[in-house]
Amino acid sequence: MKQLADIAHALVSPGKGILAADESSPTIEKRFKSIQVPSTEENRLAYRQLLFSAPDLGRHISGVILFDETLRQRASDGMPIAELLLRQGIVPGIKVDSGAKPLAMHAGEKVTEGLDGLRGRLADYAALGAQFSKWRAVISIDRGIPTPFCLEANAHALARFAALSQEAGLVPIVEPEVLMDGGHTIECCEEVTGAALGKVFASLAAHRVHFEGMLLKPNMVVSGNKCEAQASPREVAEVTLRCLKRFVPAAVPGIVFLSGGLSDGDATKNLNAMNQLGGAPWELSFSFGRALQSPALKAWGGEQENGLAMQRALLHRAHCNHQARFGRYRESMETPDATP
Ligand code: 5MM
Repeated sequence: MKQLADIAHALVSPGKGILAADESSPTIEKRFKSIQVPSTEENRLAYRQLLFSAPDLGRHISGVILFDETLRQRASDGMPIAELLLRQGIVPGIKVDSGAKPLAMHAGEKVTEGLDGLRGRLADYAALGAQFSKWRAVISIDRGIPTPFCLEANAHALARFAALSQEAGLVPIVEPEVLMDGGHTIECCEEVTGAALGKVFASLAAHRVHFEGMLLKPNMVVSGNKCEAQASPREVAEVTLRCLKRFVPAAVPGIVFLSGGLSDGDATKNLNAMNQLGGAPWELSFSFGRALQSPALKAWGGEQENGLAMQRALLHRAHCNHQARFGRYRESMETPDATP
């Protein structure tokens, strides 16, 4: 168990956070479509290899979450991708769920699948060099949902995943994502996030998950994206921390927020505001996908010759979020020249 706690602490070491690059095939296809690039295996490898080899990426990025395909790939010089990351001082991790699927008899709700055969897959991933794993549950807010049953079903799956991961020596990142889609208020998001976290931690405890050897990847508590009253970063920070303090044990070493469709700037500002407030018993860090990658994806545009511009864009976002880890981010840092 000590080894699990050491990895978890390394992933949230001061100033650092996680790059989520675990887009499944349909998601990466959607991202590539936005820049008119076909989602071939060759293009996916070219893009991700450029991301992971950005000079000194390990200064601000502690871990990278990979998709199954990527963990099995080799860089153009033949080096396994996991080794490329380790040489950057970055811990390789793996997404192990097989996606959120419609929950039977519960219109509009989903449950994440992937438990069948998970013990064997975790052993394979550990042999391939993964040191941590991730499972994402998706919870929607709408009229009459989420139901307590949906929260329960997802909490149970998250806890089974977490226990199996720890048994295999991998640090589980437990991700219950309350989506920001909809016209709901920040108060409604707080209530649903609290209900989801309450069930997740009760289930984790029942499954004997070792809190010191896991990380939580929640949504920030925000207004729905169609809500007229959009909360400020300060308000998001206060409400998010209030909610987390009620439901997340202090034994968990760190909270690594997802960005969930927030703009890259808003995700950074919210994280910064939380770290400015202080007083949290956990490291407050990031595990962003879109909020780290979006500018890099645009700068790349599918052209190898744009590799340097793309890496610069990624390093710039990593630097801004590094500053936000200490509550030192300023909007003036948004000029790309501000990256040291
Ligand atoms: C990078 O996206 C991840 C994979 O999503 P799919 O399984 O739907 O393809 C996702 O789990 C991601 O790790 C988190 O949602 C965080 O990413 P964002 O973009 O929300 O920060």
